[in-house]
Amino acid sequence: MTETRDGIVEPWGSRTPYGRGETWPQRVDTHLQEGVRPDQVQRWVQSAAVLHSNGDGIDIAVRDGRIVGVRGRAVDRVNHGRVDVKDLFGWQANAARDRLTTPLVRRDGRLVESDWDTAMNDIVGHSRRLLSEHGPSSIGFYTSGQLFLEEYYTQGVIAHGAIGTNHVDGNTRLCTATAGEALKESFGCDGQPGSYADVDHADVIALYGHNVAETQTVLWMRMLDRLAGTDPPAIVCVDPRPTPVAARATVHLAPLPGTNVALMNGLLHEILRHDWVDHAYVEAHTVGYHELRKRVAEFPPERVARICRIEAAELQRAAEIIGTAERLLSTVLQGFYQSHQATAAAVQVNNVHLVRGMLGKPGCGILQMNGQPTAENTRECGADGDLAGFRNWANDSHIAELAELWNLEPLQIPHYGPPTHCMQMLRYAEEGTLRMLWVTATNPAVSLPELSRIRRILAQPRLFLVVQDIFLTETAELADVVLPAAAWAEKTGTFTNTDRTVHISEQAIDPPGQARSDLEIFLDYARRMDFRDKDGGPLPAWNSAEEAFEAWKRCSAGRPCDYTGLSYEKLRGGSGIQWPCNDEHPDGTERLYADGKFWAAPDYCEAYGKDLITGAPLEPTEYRAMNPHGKAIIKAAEYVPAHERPSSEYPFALITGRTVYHFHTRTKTGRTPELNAAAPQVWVEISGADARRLGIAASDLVEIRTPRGCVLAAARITEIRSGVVFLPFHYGYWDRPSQAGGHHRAANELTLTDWDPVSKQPVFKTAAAALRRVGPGRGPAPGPVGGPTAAVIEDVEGTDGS
Ligand SMILES: Nc1nc2c(c(=O)[nH]1)N[C@H]1C(S)=C(S)[C@@H](COP(=O)(O)OP(=O)(O)OC[C@H]3O[C@@H](n4cnc5c(=O)[nH]c(N)nc54)[C@H](O)[C@@H]3O)O[C@H]1N2
Ligand SMILES: Nc1nc2c(c(=O)[nH]1)N[C@H]1C(S)=C(S)[C@@H](COP(=O)(O)OP(=O)(O)OC[C@H]3O[C@@H](n4cnc5c(=O)[nH]c(N)nc54)[C@H](O)[C@@H]3O)O[C@H]1N2
Ligand SMILES: [Mo]
Repeated sequence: MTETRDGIVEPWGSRTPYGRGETWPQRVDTHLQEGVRPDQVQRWVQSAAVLHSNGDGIDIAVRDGRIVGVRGRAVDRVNHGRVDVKDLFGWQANAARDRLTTPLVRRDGRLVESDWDTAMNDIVGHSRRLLSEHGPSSIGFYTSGQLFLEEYYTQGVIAHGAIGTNHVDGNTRLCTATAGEALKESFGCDGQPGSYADVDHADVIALYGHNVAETQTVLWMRMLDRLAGTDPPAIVCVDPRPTPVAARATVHLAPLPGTNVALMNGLLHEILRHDWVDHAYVEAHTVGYHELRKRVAEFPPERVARICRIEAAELQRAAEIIGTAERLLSTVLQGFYQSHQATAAAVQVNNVHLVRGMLGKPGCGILQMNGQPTAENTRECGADGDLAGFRNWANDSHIAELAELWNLEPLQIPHYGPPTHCMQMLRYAEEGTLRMLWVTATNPAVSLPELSRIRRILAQPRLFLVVQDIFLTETAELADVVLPAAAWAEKTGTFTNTDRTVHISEQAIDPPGQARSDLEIFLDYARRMDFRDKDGGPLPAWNSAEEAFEAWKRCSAGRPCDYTGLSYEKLRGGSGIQWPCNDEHPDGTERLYADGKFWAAPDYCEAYGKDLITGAPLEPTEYRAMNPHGKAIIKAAEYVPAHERPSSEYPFALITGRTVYHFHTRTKTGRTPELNAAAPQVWVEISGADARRLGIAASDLVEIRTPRGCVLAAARITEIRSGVVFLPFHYGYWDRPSQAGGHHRAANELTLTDWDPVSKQPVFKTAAAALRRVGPGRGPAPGPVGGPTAAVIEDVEGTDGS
């Protein structure tokens, strides 16, 4: 069927029900600019979505050199034609009037329009001086989960190889560092075990801290279609909020934020107590079961219920559903990754699958989710605190392989420790050892925790800040040089979604003004710096996106993320192909670990693992002793309370997150009329009981305060559990009419400088806050005004009746 819907009012569209084991029907979603008829589209250009990690295949409609709409790709294995609401409308941001079209340089304290030679010479001059005076460790790169594979690989080679700095990370640190880390801890290597097709086969789907309905709407459409068909799956939802997922759940557990490990240990306690365990699988394919048994014995349902403030009977019900599932699919996202004890909690989800022997079969999947469209590539290309090809920094033979690929001496590639994580890079900048930071496709002045501190660090005169973006963001305003980039649809490249599906995205239109692709910018920098390999050849050795892809294929050969069987040609016209794709698996690989074999052998694995409480890395010899045969690793974890908990002064647990209509710091969705209008202003979600107690009515202006700062937001009264408040993190200040004397509205004014000791992912979802009614609201109803998102209670009255 074909559907042209009002995506704002109906973000999930109409149902195409299907039964267990059947094929998900196609439904092709289309949206064209008003006044443009389908027959007026001159070209449809193949691409995939970049406003989430789902990797939905879409075609871009082009007319007279402009984008005029999008259409889902019916043949695509991921979306079978469907399009997310942000993608239906978000392409309009490409043509926004305030795109960056020329480089900017800071002169006499102000950013002024310039040209490429001037801007690049500024950067090259600084780089040369810093390299000669302070060495490679004075330069850092902070990149994204939103560039293309070819760009990350190039950036990784420049940073790790040509410059030789260990200070390379991506905003994936804020996003999927825990996903990668949890996979390394359990399976010895990154790499998503499951497939989206597992939704078609599962009889139980468990979602942990994952509001899939708003953040991967097409995947939720697939789940909704199963729910509407015969033999629907049971849904277990673990989220403190009444999300649309919770509304459809068989069991909804709403733990106090920050208690996920206790909850998981409680579930495992019940699974083991009832012996819902596949002992043959555990025996043959895992190590560590006995430690888990000892640990979870300490978490009987009553204790867990007290810690998480949930009903013991509900926990038991959830455990029974999961424990007796025939085919269990689990998904995990930011409610775990950005909460307290992130990796420890995410690893327990892997443990559930290992003890139940549910891996590598249709319907038995783990999706340690990605968030950003290309986060997978940041990780596998080594642009984010990993090394290219999931290589192990602590294994000298892996470093030697990279040195050979790049034709460098092994010592040129820093590997004295893991690549520096972003929060540590900022600390170095604060202390003054990091002197140049090159930020690409991320907006840290809105997205990092404790913004007053971040602004202070980025604005320091001694830090030379380069920002490469498509708009003049809050971060770009602090830069010394701003480089205008070409956006999605303005450049060709590939990227890989959550379930390892690789798509090609072709250039559909020209970039505006002098804007250039990120790849061209990196290569221009490399040539101006005259980077060379050990035989004097240019480094990187390639000049185009396709050449970069071919070079990456060589780097990936023999590693888990093997791309050697892929090519631009093979990806064209197709449905997306899952890695590993090589001679052995020429059509890609749907599920990993089908044979109970893991990439965990000591000589092959990506990491030797860490202590789940302290984050201390295991020595290679310790790993070898623990897991000589490269089995999956069952790792138990103690629960420890969050660092910042509600107190008498700050009585609320503050969590932050997303709405269906906006993407991150809104640089694109805030410039898209339909999406902006659907959620134009910041709001805060409060429970009816808390609102009544504080005399807060719907739409009232509320102050949310933590020791770091203060934000004003309009109240939205929902069925969120009492004692917890939720603030979307999308709203910075670039589009606010008056900033002077205005109040803050970015959630990260409030969050704290703290991270998971294992994955180093910042804690965005566990803080304590105080609330106060400031006055009646000024504007229209706060929060999403269109669609059926979190349940709202409208009839709560404030004390003064406003
Ligand atoms: N519309 C939209 N879609 C997006 C994005 C976007 O910005 N907008 N961004 C993309 C990206 S990069 C990402 S990473 C993903 C994120 O996707 P999600 O992780 O689904 O989104 P969040 O809203 O950050 O968090 C999910 C849920 O975690 C819950 N939560 C908070 N604290 C806890 C806790 O302690 N325990 C548990 N169990 N749950 C908790 C919150 O109530 C929230 O509903 O979305 C991707 N898709
Ligand atoms: N409080 C709180 N904070 C959070 C989160 C949370 O849940 N709560 N979530 C965290 C997560 S999961 C994430 S992923 C981050 C996201 O945080 P950011 O990465 O800071 O958010 P974006 O707005 O996506 O920033 C991407 C930037 O890249 C630009 N851009 C887009 N395409 C291109 C391109 O092709 N080239 C270049 N050079 N630039 C481009 C965009 O204009 C935008 O400025 O936020 C994190 N921060
Ligand atoms: Mo993310």
